[in-house]
Amino acid sequence: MTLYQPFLDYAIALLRDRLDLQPYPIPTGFESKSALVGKGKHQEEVLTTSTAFSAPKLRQIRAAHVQGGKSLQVLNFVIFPHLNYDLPFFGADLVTLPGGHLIALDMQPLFRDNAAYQQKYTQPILPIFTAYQQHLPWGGDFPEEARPFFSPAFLWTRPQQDEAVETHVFAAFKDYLQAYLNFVDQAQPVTDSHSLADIEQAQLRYLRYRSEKDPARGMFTRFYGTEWTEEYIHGFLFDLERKLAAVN
Ligand code: DBV
Repeated sequence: MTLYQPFLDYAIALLRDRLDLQPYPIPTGFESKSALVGKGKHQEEVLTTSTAFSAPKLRQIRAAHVQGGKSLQVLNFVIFPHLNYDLPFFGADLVTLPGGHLIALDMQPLFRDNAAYQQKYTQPILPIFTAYQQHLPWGGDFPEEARPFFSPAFLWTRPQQDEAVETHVFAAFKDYLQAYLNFVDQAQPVTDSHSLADIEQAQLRYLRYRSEKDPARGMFTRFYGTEWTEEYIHGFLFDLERKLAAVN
């Protein structure tokens, strides 16, 4: 069992329980990919597996799970709502590298500085955020340009111990995901054309930022090469532009 497998198992079980999940296509060759990395007794298999679903209000629910031994574990899990909902993205980036753990967990807002939006989608999360702050303190250094894409309830932390990940981070992940599904339950479709245009712009802004700045690009390129990596990023991980191009 690897560090983030229980997170993924929990998420899928909860989603199945609460949503009408449908399969979401994963491009051929991207469901599972492995490479041998390192030399001699340091050689490790690095396996990346993908999981994806859709649901009535959610365009894409997807996970990328990287397993490369004790000092390389990643679960990147994102939910992209359909473009006729003002729902935030659910974003989890759970990363274990030789230097330690790096945890990012948030309901990433479409409209960061809109007071009504914050009232609707951040206020209810603040008590959860605050409850975990004492065990999971602010992780420090953080790219300034990424700030617009995170809410005031952004849990950003770099725990030293595996145990903190297995206990506090796992508990926070469960609480955030449950709270997100409560938002999904309540969400009503947006029909006003101005609001719909704003949502599409905000989704594209987020998606372009993430696909351009994907912090995993270097790692994937080293393991699997440029061609595979770029196709994985644009054709699966952050696929909205491709999907929009396909219908227009
Ligand atoms: N990050 C991804 C995907 C990953 C992934 C799809 C499947 O978006 C992994 C893999 N994140 C990953 C790895 C690292 C990070 C770091 C491997 C370490 C990179 C390294 O140190 O070499 C949140 N993730 C990070 C960082 C942040 C995030 C802020 C530190 C990056 C830095 O310091 O430059 N989540 C990430 C992020 C956004 C988000 C940037 C922006 C909206 O939602």
